[in-house]
Amino acid sequence: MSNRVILVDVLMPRIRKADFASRLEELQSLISTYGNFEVISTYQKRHTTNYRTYIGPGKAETLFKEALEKDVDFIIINNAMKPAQIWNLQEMFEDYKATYIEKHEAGDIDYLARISRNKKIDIWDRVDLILKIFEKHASTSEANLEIELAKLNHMGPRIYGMGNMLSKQGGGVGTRGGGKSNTEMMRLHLKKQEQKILEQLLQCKKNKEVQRNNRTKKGLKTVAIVGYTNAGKSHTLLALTGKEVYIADQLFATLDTRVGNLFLPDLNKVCLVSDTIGFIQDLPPDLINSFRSTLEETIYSDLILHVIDISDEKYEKKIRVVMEILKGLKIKQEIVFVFNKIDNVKTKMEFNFLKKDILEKYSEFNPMFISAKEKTGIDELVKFIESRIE
Ligand SMILES: Nc1nc2c(ncn2[C@@H]2O[C@H](COP(=O)(O)OP(=O)(O)OP(=O)(O)O)[C@@H](O)[C@H]2O)c(=O)[nH]1
Ligand SMILES: [Mg+2]
Repeated sequence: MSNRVILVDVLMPRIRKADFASRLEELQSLISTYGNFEVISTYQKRHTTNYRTYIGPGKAETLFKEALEKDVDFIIINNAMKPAQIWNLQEMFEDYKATYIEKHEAGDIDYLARISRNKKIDIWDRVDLILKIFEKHASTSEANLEIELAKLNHMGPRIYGMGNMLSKQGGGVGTRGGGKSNTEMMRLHLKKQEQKILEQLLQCKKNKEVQRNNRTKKGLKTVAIVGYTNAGKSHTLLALTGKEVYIADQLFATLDTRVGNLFLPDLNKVCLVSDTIGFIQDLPPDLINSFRSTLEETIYSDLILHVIDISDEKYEKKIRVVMEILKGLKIKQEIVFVFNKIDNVKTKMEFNFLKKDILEKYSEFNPMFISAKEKTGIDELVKFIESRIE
């Protein structure tokens, strides 16, 4: 049975009207990437955010009411919230449910039977949703560690909150006063866990450093593929190197770094090409920090291929998102724009129009045009890589 979900997208003042629809589309594709959700209703509205609960109490009550009456399992909010806000909202739901049941107890018995007192609703923000998707796709121990770390950072305070509640419930003599409160114990426990993960990640980092040094010694150059999620990065790696990676019409199909060999005929040598996690708008900085280890292949590469889906109406916005994130990673090496999916542009005329525009606008990034799927434009791309790797 699928999970019933209400989607909420809070629009900040800086968000332009033109982007409203695409925000919802992206949320929908995140939802379907995760799978097993049935969307019951969707709200998108400009709102000022509430310090304690992110969405204001009035709006929250409307959502809770609908959630109870339509037997919803999840409320997913398409914004990055503070962990405490999610916790407070969850608490507010419990209070609302209690009063709601009380209020109706006198009346409609049948109706009440449907709302069990144990009815749970999970409230997720955008970070929770992305992390859940990451969790589904992680295959290496390194990616799993990075997810654990991000989860601790994002969930942590919600878990303290639980400790707090346990302390309150404990109440009686002996549970208070002596020793540490549950909250503090929880906090210490999490701190220790975080330390352990960081140590393991450090080990991964060291191993990679050794690998990198070996490569440099052998004179092996590396090319890193980056881009918005679903742009066709893994397909591009496949077209260049024959390296098979998990490819799907889903967001975040690739989570780890995958590396393939590319033979450069003119130079008669091999270089390495790496594929990595896709970027997305509003990717919270904490999440990027947690994924630094995965992104190192990109950070230390000799050349960067920024793959862009030319058939995506929003490609310019997505270019900006990716460039912003690269800036945050302090990337200094040359970046080439590789416009992919040219086979997917409707007409030849439209393609020529786009190409002319792109060549003018992005000339400093040496735009290339390929179809990774149909393997067109790959030879030119290889030639270009050769000219830079030399
Ligand atoms: N028409 C067309 N579709 C493509 C092309 N390249 C990739 N695709 C499709 O785009 C979708 C995403 O491709 P991937 O290679 O998995 O994209 P990605 O950038 O690695 O995606 P993530 O790892 O999820 O971030 C798949 O459905 C591909 O079939 C192309 O050249 N033409
Ligand atoms: Mg991929």
